[in-house]
Amino acid sequence: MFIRVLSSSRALESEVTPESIYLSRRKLMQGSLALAAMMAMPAWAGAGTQGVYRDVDPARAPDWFEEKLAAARWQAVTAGGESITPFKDATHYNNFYEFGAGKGEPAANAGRLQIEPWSVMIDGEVGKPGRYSIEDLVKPHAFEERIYRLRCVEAWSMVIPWLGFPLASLLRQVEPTSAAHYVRFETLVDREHMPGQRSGFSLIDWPYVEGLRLDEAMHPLAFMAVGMYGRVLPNQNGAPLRLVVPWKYGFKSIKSIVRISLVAEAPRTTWERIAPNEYGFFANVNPQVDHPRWSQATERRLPSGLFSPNVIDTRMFNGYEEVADLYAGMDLARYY
Ligand SMILES: Nc1nc2c(c(=O)[nH]1)N[C@H]1C(S)=C(S)[C@@H](COP(=O)(O)O)O[C@H]1N2
Ligand SMILES: [Mo]
Repeated sequence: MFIRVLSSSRALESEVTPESIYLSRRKLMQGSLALAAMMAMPAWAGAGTQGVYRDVDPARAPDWFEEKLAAARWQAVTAGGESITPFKDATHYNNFYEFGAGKGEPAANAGRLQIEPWSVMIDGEVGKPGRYSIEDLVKPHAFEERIYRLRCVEAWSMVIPWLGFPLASLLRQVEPTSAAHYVRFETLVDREHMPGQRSGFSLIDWPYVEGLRLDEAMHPLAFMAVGMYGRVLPNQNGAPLRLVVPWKYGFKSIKSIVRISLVAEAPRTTWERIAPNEYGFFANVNPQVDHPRWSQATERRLPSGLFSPNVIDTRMFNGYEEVADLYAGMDLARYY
């Protein structure tokens, strides 16, 4: 996210998304769009426990992941035939400020993050609070694949095949009480392995915090991802457990979750705290409500070249119109 504390002048598009790193790839893509699409295409036939996507290293995964993968339901939700973003782009153009503010820093720095063992504290207004190991948290849920568009507030987007289970299933597992109205999520704090948390320049007051209204969290599209592209999540994409809320700007999809709290009041979320006039609690993708410093009417679908940008129209709720009922009667320009 690009926060300009001192100036409110309009950002150049190149400032919204630095694209220089795509220049080298651009040539390749121009000549071989079809080939690139093919490489990212799943080889569904014979989708066994490994190597579902041709160009993707299946990687070593923890047992709790491997055990579930065999019975995963592939393509439970698709993105209407839109091309899946190449794995290389989805794993080397990231926002994960814990590892640095540059798009390449998560890929460069996240490798040392220790994700085994991992546990998640579940607390607040729940019948079954406690510290859950990732094994116990995942055990009751069947894996499915959801191919979702991911629309960053910075006006770029990707199409990513996630693996995981509905957030609603996890919430039912821990039994929210009638006093629970919001869900608050927290990312790991680990100054030793997360260099971004050591930086004196970061505006973020760690841990990274996100939240949803309970009815949003219970919507069938809200998803807990533990994998992508048929394999375990790479660390830079939020291993071992992250949220994916496809109708909201990407910053809501909090990574490497260590705490989930059911609460009565709306939590104060990270970007809202930093710049409340730019990043709201709801953050629903909305082409009609511009960011104060740039338009949200269009987006660059990655990979996209600087001189031949792949610009497409942004859709209301990122194309997931079925969530509209959640916001009936709300002024979405006010509750952005
Ligand atoms: N903990 C944490 N979660 C985060 C972020 C972050 O900096 N820290 N960045 C968010 C933003 S702005 C986006 S666009 C998505 C990017 O997810 P991806 O790198 O897997 O594409 O992660 C979101 N989740
Ligand atoms: Mo983002």
